[in-house]
Amino acid sequence: MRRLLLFILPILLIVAIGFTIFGIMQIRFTEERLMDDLQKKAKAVDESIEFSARNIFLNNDLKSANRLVESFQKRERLQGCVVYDKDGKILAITERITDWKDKEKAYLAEVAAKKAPRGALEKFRDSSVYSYILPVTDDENNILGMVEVIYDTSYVFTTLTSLWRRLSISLITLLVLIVLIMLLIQRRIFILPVIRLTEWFRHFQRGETDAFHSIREKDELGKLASEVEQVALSLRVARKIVSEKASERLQKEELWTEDKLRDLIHARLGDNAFFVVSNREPYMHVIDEPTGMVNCIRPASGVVTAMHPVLCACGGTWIAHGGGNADKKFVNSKDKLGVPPEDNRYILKRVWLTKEEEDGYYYGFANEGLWPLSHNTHTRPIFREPDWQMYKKVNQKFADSLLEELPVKPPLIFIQDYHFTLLPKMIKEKRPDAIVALFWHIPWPNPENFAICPYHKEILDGMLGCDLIGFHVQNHCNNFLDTANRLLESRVDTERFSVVRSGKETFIRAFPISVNGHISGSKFNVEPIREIEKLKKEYELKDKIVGLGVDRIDYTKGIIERILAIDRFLEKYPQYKKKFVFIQLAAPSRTHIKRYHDLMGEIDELVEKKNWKYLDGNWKPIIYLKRHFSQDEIEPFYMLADICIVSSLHDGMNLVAKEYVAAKKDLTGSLILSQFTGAARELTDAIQINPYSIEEFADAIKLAIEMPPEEKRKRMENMRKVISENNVYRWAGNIITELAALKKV
Ligand code: ADQ
Repeated sequence: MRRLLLFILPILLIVAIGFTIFGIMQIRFTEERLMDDLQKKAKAVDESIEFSARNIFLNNDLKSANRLVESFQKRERLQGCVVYDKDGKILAITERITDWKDKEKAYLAEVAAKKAPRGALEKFRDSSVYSYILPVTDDENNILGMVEVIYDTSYVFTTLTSLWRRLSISLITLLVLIVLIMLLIQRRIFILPVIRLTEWFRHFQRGETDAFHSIREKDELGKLASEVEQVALSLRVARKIVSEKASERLQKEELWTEDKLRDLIHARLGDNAFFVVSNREPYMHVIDEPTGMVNCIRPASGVVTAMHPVLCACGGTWIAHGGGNADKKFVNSKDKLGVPPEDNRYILKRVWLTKEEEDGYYYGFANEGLWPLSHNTHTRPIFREPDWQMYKKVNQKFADSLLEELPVKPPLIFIQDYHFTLLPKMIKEKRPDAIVALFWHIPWPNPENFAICPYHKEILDGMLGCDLIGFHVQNHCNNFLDTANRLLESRVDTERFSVVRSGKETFIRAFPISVNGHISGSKFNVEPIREIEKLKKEYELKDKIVGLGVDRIDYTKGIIERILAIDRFLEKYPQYKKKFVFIQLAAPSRTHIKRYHDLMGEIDELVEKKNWKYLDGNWKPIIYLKRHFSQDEIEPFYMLADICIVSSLHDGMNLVAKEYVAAKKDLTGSLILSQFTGAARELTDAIQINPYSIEEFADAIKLAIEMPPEEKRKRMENMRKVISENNVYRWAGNIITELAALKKV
């Protein structure tokens, strides 16, 4: 638009200036013509009455003088006539201009002296009049008197004003016409071809790589179109080669790595684009209040931890809520950016939510309703109708945002978690060819519990829009099949492990999620190391047994039970006082929900109370670090910890347990792991506990400390083997392989 203005404005300006000059000249000319006309008329009138005036003066006939001036009274436009004697004294005046008497008339003496007529504009009342004064002389050219004719000039100004008006209207019409014509020309020769090229490029982006562009022009635009076409061709060829090479390599490699996953995606998906949808975004731009600087952080979220390496391996687009307070500053015109920021491997598209939407959909329905419903922690789920309406609205918003990105070829859409149960059906309604999978990262409850949700039918119906639904463990799959069987009109096929509803089949499978399997301390930044060194000095950690907990502050993670168990452990085994320190890294989470807010207060109070109870010199049993830590910052803690405690009351998987094992390259350390986590099924060499049994929990801490180093080594080795084999690349690879087998991707 600005460019268009730059183009049109000068033309408009030139036309307007030209037209105004022409208008001014036209007005001048008309004004001169009218005044000339007036003068001629006045002169003619004056001359026509000269004879009668002479008689009046010669005979001193005042009666006739009055008759003469009164004859002007009825004339239209004429203002009047005045008869003067030779000294300029008024002898007779037309009645309607009697106040002309009061006007100062210096010119009378001049006319009498020069005996020459005079015509000029004069001020009268509030306007101007034209006065033509004629000296009347006798035969010897002696002045007898003077006759003045006064003309109203207002019609001259009325004529000029209406001329101005007509000229202005013509100018405006002309300008509008010019703008319209320019717009038409510009659309025809510039915009239409660009639209055609953009449309073709969009099709190319969406996967129609074989179409030819329709720009036939040989001009600059035509050249641009052929250049773009060449890039498209190279891309098409490159993709094919990558996909063939990937298939070859895939058959050779055994262990799952980032490269193997990338090969699998290229081999199986080829041109089919890959999309991930989640609530939490992998990168958040947040303003640091004290400094005003913007930080780019990786949120504390299991979903992010797991999905990020997958996207780094295979590229694609990740659509998520832009929740950071500086997020809008870092996206392009389509709300997208390349991430990781330092090495763009995939695209993040941010979806914006209003405060009301976030309150209803995220805090309300998802986290006060579905989260406690799915976790066996005796926290009462709350379902409010307005939250449900907002949840539906936000699911639709994400569906719209995703649909506008989808290519023509069937895309693979991988939805994360309980925030988007309605999304699969919404997508399938518009794009039945899309391959849709949903991974449920938390436990799935039994049918009796799930039926508590007043909207259970819509949720199940929405989820069954998927081709595949994944859970961490088989038990959650079984619960889901039972739920679908009991609560929805559907057929459960126990042979194929699928649910069939209205002729559409959805496969249910267990895919235990994991971490990338090779966390290493070698690439640590200097800052985190410095921080941990400071802690070591401050709390003399070098000669202490260090326990570690790393959690989002959530009631499902069993943080309270953990503190109680540490208390009991020190009570029961006082020989460990001043020898054992427990570091808890805790990221505040969902703090707008009362239950979470209260929990934070409860933990603060309990830590304070227990530390006070045991405080001895510089030693306190619990170091509570309540903030968000980057992965770089957490890893040195894992390396330092002799024991890692994961005491979730219920957890879909729990990645902290796996991260700890992956970080323990030196095979030291023990993992205490709640039996109610998904991870407990795989990490059978961990010391498993029931976190509700504080006594057993306290004994497990003692066992972890006192376990012979060789036993610890063996257990850690076994667990590391499990994790390196079943890493997150395998998790994603298995899901894609399963989809490929089911849907012939
Ligand atoms: P969460 O309950 O969020 O997710 P969890 O498995 O406990 O996930 O992982 C939490 C992640 O956040 C870990 O990567 C951890 O390092 C990180 N983290 C924890 N505390 C942090 C802190 N203070 N600062 C920064 N980062 C921190 C859900 C389910 C889990 C499931 C995951 C993945 O509830 O059961 O394992 O998804 O599917």
